[in-house]
Amino acid sequence: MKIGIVCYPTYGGSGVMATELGMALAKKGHEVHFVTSHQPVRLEFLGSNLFFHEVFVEEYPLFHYQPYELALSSKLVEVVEKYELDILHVHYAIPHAYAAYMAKKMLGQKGVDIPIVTTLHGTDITLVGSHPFYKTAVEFSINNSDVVTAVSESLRTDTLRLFTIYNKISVIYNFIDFEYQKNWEDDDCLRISLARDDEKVITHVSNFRPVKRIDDVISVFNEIQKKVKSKLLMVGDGPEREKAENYARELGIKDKVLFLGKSDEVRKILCLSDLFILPSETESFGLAALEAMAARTPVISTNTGGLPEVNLQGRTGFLSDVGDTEDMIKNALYLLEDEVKLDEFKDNAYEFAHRFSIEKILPKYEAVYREVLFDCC
Ligand code: GMT
Repeated sequence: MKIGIVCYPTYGGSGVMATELGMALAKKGHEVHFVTSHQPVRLEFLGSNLFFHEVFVEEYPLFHYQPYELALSSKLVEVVEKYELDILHVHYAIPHAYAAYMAKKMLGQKGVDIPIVTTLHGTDITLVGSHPFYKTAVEFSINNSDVVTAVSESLRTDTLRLFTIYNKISVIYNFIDFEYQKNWEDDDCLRISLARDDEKVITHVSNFRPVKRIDDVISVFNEIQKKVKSKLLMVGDGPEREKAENYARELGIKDKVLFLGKSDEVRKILCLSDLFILPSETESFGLAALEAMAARTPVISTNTGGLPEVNLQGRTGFLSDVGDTEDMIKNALYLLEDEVKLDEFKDNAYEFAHRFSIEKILPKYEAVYREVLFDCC
């Protein structure tokens, strides 16, 4: 199949998922075309069946905001026609599903019928999409996609609760490519440079937005380090980083909290981690938690959104109510102070992560593509 993929090319989980999906589809022999504002960060190879088309937005003094959707829909029309694509798969509804719908309409006038698959990722529904400024357009885009998928049952339920949806929404979970994961095992682990052998390593990875409740990560670690020799690795960047750095300084633990910034080597960091903390306010899936589990790291998370579908209470980690740092501290120490338990949870996390292996998930997307092509065109 010839598949066009639209996503945010930066460090968010939706962009990571879309990129890895595209690369995996290309490896299976499909022709994949990324249509994005920059080359996606995890896009590692471009070959004879994997292409990247950049969407340019011209600066013009009259524009207060650059009309990205317009440029994207025009580019989609161009790429679909030139490469005779069979299908467009857009990740994150805003504004991608809307731009794809416009492209479909423009192509329709030229006699080209292109099906649109929209994958909902989370904040495009829960935080941003349902805002009155965007709701009508997001609802319209979802209802006018040929197929809609959501990355968890929880997100599907949220979508049906927040919008009036006539379309069916299928759940296809996010996935992990264990082959890629293997590249970073053992020798590549960065432990020597980041933590001593007698220190436990606690990790948090996110885009440091308010929804991630970064202060809770620091508060939980502050209590952990009083009882267990440990380091906290903070991976990523975003608006809450400075506040978090100040908080760690105020608590007098700045030498034990390493802010590593955005990294292309998350797996290299995760492979030396003993515990992962994700205290988010809301999380449709929690790809960061799954990546941690795939690197044998148990997860201390909240029980919000899709997290209970990924992190199993008392098996792969523990889940607490949003903001209940006392419970998170208790659960973290329960694991960190008992080497045998910790090892058991590490094994469980790794084993359960295999339920989300790319080998299990990729065929589900291929089936969706085949179904929509058969139905639609
Ligand atoms: O809001 C973010 O954290 C970014 C967003 C994205 O665009 O990647 O993340 C959402 O999609 C991820 C991939 O499907 C999910 O793993 C995240 O849970 C989801 N974030 C939220 O729901 C807050």
